[in-house]
Parts: sequence; C-alpha cells; structure tokens
Amino acid sequence: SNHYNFQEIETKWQKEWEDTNAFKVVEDKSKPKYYCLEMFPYPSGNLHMGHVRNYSIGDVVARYKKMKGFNVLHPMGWDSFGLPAENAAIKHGYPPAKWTIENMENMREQLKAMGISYDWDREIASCLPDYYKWTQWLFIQLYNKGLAYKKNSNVNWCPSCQTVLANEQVVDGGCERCTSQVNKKALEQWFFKTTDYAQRLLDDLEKLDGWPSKVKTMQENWIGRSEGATIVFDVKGTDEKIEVYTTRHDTIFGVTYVVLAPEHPLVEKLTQGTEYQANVQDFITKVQKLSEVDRTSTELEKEGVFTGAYVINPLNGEEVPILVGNYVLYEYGTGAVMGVPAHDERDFKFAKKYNLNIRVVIEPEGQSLTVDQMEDAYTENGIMVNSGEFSGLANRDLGMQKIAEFLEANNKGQRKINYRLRDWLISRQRYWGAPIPIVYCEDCGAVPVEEKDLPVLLPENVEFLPNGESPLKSSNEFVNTVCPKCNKPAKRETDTMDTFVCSSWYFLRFCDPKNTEKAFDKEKTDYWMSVDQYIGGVEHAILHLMYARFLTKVLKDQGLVSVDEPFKNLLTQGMVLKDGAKMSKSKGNVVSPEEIINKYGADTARLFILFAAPPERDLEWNDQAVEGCYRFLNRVWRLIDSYVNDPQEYTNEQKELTKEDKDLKRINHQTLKKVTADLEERFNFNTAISSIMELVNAIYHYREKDKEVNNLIVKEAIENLVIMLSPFAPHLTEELWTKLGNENSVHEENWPKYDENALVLEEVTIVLQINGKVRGRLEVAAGLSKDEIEKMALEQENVKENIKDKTIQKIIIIPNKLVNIVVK
Ligand code: ANZ
Ligand code: ZN
Repeated sequence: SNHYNFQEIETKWQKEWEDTNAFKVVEDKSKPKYYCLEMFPYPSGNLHMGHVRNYSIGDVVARYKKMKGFNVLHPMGWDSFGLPAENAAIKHGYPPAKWTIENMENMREQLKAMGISYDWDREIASCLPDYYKWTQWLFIQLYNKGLAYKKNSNVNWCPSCQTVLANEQVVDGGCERCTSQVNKKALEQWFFKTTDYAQRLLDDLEKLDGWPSKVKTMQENWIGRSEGATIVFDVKGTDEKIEVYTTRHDTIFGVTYVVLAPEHPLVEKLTQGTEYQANVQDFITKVQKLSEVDRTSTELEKEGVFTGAYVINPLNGEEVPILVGNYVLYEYGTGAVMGVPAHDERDFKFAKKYNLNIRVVIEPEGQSLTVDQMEDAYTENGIMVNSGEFSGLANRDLGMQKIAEFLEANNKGQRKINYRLRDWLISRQRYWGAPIPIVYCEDCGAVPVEEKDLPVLLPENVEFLPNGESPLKSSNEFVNTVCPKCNKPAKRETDTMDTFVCSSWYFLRFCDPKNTEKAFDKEKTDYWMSVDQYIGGVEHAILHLMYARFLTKVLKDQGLVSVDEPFKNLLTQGMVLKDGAKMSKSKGNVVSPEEIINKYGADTARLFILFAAPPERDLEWNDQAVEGCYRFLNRVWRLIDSYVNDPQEYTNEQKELTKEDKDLKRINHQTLKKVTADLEERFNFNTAISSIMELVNAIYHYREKDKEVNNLIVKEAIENLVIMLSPFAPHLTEELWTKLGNENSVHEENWPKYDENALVLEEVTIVLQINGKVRGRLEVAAGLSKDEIEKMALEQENVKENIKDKTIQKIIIIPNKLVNIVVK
C-alpha cells in the first residue's frame, strides 16, 4: 500500500518483536552493559499519559544505547501490592489477587501496543509469591542484623482508610489518598533502622553526579543533619534533670526559660498535684489534636504554659521557668529545648507574648545591643557578652567550641549530631501486602520464619472488615502455626509490609528474575548493577529513592551486592498537563493513551510526547501538535515510498559533487551530530526531533529540484533519517528499513558516526593580492574568519617570497573573496 497504514505496521512489528524475543538480553561480558530502568507502575487498571511519557523516554534511551553497542537491560514489572486492590475487595467483594492480575494483563497489552522494547521474559510482579518470598527473605536479613525491630509508637492513623500512614503520606494534616483528617494512635509496629545509615545516605549523595541537584537537596533536607550539643539542666528542688538539644550552645547564658514537649514524661511528674496541673492538662489535650505536620508548620502560632517548676542553668546557676509548648516535638532531639529569645526569632516572639525575660549574649562586632533597641532577635554572628569567662569570644567558632568543651569537662552535656530522618515504619494493618515473616511464641518470643519455609503465603479466606485490624487476623489457618524454634503452638504476625519495601529492591530482582534459590545471583547483579539510567516521577524523589538507597547499602554491607548506590543517573520527568492543570481523573481532563493510539498510532503518540517538551519539564497536551506529528510521520512515509517506488534519474556516483549535493550531505551530517549530542548528553529529545524534521525538509527540497540527483547522497540521508528516527518511532522506521531493502532490523543497526569533513561549508576561492596585484589564489572552506584567512595567506610560499624584505603596512580582507597585503 502506498499510504501510511499505522495499524497494520504497528501490529505487524509488535508481533514480530514478540515472536523473535527481540529485546531479550543475557549477561555478555564481551559487551559493555547498560541498565535502563523506568519506575515500575502500580497496576491501577489502565496506562495514563504519565506512564506513556515515562516509558517513551526510557525506550528512546534503551534503543539508542543498544544501537551504540551496549548490552541493554530494559525490564518491566508491577508494583502490585497496595491499597486500591484491597479497597476494591472491601467495596465490591472482588478478590484483590484477581483484580490485580486482570489489571496487569490489561496494562501489559497496552504497553505492548506502545512498542516499548522490554525484555518481557524478565517481567516481575511484587504481589506474586515468587517475588514476595524474597521480600520476606530481605526482612529476615534485616532482622538478623538488628535492623528490623518492633516498638510501641504513636502512629499517624487514617480513620477512613483504617490504616497507618508514614509521615510523608500525611499531606496538610490529611491522608494522602483520601484527604480525611489524620489522627494519632499508639500501636506496636515494625521498623527498619534507616537512622543507622543516615550519615552514609547523606555522604554518598556526593557520588551521585548524574542526579538532578534538586533531588539531592530534597534527600539532604529529609535526612536533616544538624550539629549541636545536648545540655543537662537540673530541676530545682528535685533529683530530676532535663536534657535539651540545641544547635546554639554558644547562647547558653541567654537562656531565660526551658520548654518541654507535651508528651515529655517529666510534664506529669512536675505538675502532679500542683495548682498548675489542670491548666497544663487542658493545654496538652488541645495540642494533641494537631497533626505532626501542623506542629512543625512555620505558620503555627507558638503557645506554651508554665508548669510551676524551674531549672538551674548549668553555666551561671540561674533559675529559669519550665514551660510546656506546642511547637516542641517529642520525637526530635531530646523533646526539650532551651529558650534564647534574644537570638532566635521564634523564641523572641514567644517571650514577648508571655512576657518572658530576654537577655542579649551576642553583640555585633564593635557595637552594643540592648533589649530595648531590639525589634526582633539578633541571629547573626558576633561577640559573646554577659557570658562569664566566655565573654569576648567570637561566638561561632571559638565560643561554640569552648562552651562544648566546658560542658563535656563538667559532665553537663556533650556535642551531638542529630538527624531529622526517622526509622522507617514498615508495618501495615492491611491484607494486600507481603506478610511479615515473624512468629510469636510464648516461650521464645518473636522468631523469624526459616528461609526454607518461605514464602509465608497470603491466605485467601479472610474477611475485609474495616476495623483497623489486619484482615489476616481473621484467618485462623493463617494465624495459628508452630514456633520455628521449639515447635509449640504459636501465632503469626498479621501485619504486612509497606509496599515501599517491595519497590526498594526490585531493580536487583530484574537482574535475575527467575531465580528460585536466591533473591538474585551476585554474579548477575555484579554484571548489571548499578542502574545506568533511572527514570520516573519526581513524586518519588524522597521516599522511594531513600529506601532503595538504604536497602542497597544494607545488602552491600552483607556482601550480597557490590554497589552502594543503586541508581547512577536519575531523570525525573515532568507532569503531563492539559489546559494548564495536571491530567487527572478528578479534574476530568484526561486524554487516554488508547484513544490516541487508535486514532494516530503509537509512533505518533510517542513522537508527540517526546517532541512537545524536554523530559524534565511539564508537558502541555496539544491536539494540533499531535496532529502535526502524525502529518510528519506521513511525510516521512511518502518520502521513502516515492524514493523506493518512483526513482529519479540518478547520476553516476563518480561524478563530482554539486553544491546541492554537498548541502544535503552537510545537513545530513549536521543532523546526525546534533541528534547524537541531544541523545547522549542532555536527553533533549524535542530538539533532536526538530532537527530530524529539518533533515526531512532538506531531502524533499533536494529531490524536488527538477534535475539529476546523486543516488549516494540521497541514500545516505534517507538511511540516516530512518536510523535516527527509530528510537522515537520504532514501528514506522522498522517498516521503512525493510522497504529500503534491508534484511536486518533497524534496531540492530549501529548508530552512525557523523563525518567531520562533511560538516564543512562549501569551498570558496580567495584571491591573494600584494599591493593590489594578484599573486595567487586560496581554495578554502567558506566562512573562515579574518584571522584564519590572514594566517593562511601569510603562509603561502609566493607571498612569503614577495614580502621578504618589506614591512607590512596593513592587510585588507574581504571574507570568502579577497586578501590584499599592503607592503612598503
Ligand atoms: C537554643 C537555640 C538558640 C536554638 C538559638 C536555635 C537558635 P535543627 O537545626 O533543626 O536541628 N529544637 C531542638 N529540639 C527541638 C524539638 N524537639 N522541637 C522543636 N524545636 C527543637 O534545630 C535545632 C534547634 O531547634 C535547637 O537549637 C532548638 O532551638 C530547636 F538562638 O536551641 B535551639
Ligand atoms: Zn518457641
């Protein structure tokens, strides 16, 4: 047929790729490897444009690297545990496994219809026992190293989803998924000790040159390292002590009060039976209604109440009041802070509000500072004053150091590094997750399931009662077991793991997805890891990446993998917008990928999405631009169709190249140079595509001239065009490549190298004159600069000869035409 029948072409090649297993890879030490990975999707039911964008970007990278000679691993799978499947079960009684598998099947077909070059033999699904067996194994590895532990803790609780939420899943005090107000609940929970790795997670960010700096900053802030000191204050008239954490121990002489978190155990002790008790209790009840997010918000109005008790400042012996405050977090530092209103903005406002003392202990160098002059805290550096033997020191360096030394020498405190990073709460009271492989025995306590007994299978006969308890509790068969140690009757843990655990190691499983003996073979992960290019949404910039980095380091420490960072390069793709807003069901502005593929084909969908914006930017959907991409592919089709079926008069290849021949050759190689650089260095797919479009114009232009054309020149341009377009529009180019008479797949071609010589503009003849007399001619590339022409002219033998014993007065240059050397 001589029109662009995308349906026929796409179906044909998708079948061919599937039948020949075209993108299957195995370890091959003779080739450099390249691991290209897109974040695996949750099987929600249908692909959305965000997926299409993510996988189209990844596919260009994978196909390009393959053509560059790399052994490319490009796998796909399913992050398939999680709430929506369970909600379907609760609402409609539909089995989560069935719901999930059906969605996976549907989305797999949709991915295949996109023509993405996956090695489907490596497909994995985190909800299947052959995968979660190893997630459970991973839990046991951490447990054995003391990195998985259980503790009673106050957790964020979504009353509507009836589940625990991580801090990060609480958005503006509401549940990330359903927006209901989140509250607190005390529960025994499993944690992973991410805090043990805080410093390494921070330090190793430096190795990640291939990550966007904004993502590294987000990771850094999340880890939140701070350097300071703990200081111990004695409570007046008791044996109790209050330990505070401060980053400003240089201001210790300026402390005029101390504030405890409402949850601090001393609060009750200090106020019990006193006239202050009722007031303090009311205050605490009020504060506990706030979420952690509200309590840390900078908008929060700082409030506090007096406890009636006092502490003694360990440096100057002064008595200052103890308060309880809404802004002090029990989980951070020591849950108690010292108030220095003269040098902290928050404390300044607080002191003004409650009429607390303010004392200046740092002055700007060479100036004095009194409280009456102050409208706000003085937070800059300066010289210490009112600070006993430390007065006169520069606060920042020496002051800090001397105070710390004093505290340590007198057992009143010590230097301390704190992190905001918390341990990772992994317990979920949900059904659709990997069961935590622990058994509780009356005699032996918590005992991990033995590796040979893994997986701990999810039971099917459970009840979905949204009562806050794990549905696994309702299965007696599941719960009742025997102790792996002593064989007495025992009960299973019924919590399942946070799905982030499943996704924190899947990139390792892709290296060896079918292994039944191990989670993965080290030789295989040694060959493939780390991931050379990871691509996904910026919404995973903190948690998923942190957890994956953490798990990789744990496995590295156990000698199970050799890398300590999983992802060498990271690309965070922008959002897909329509009418200026994120495409989403709730906004009703969704364009379905299926609709676009049916109307224009996958190649057009891919091309548009890559052409409309650079990968990291947001992309605005535009129907005309989709149409435009479709027309472009039609134009490419017609060009090659007519080249093949309607040959023009071709000149003999030996003939000298005309100006037109040289122009087309130059544009061809310039395009190759540009597209290669765009793919190689910057992922500027949009500009790569527009250069290809220009090349197509140039070929049309060349062939439209009613004259003889040079077969070699056209052939080279058309072949390069098809090759360069192939990562973007893989089906069409595969078809055209065959049409051009090739027997191999275009995706097996080597990426061509551009010819530096062909880039040079046409040659021109420059006349050489000395004092106006013609003395010769220069054949040079057009467009040389005056300096270059002058240098060349002066190097000519006959010029040298003619000006030998004369002095040059001046040199007149008309670029591309003439050089006149004036001598005397
Ligand atoms: C006295 C002081 C004086 C402070 C001053 C600051 C400025 P980062 O860097 O985030 O670690 N703080 C300590 N523990 C706290 C808690 N549990 N809840 C709320 N605030 C807490 O911040 C450390 C500073 O935050 C500490 O230093 C403490 O206030 C406060 F001019 O101590 B500072
Ligand atoms: Zn036992």
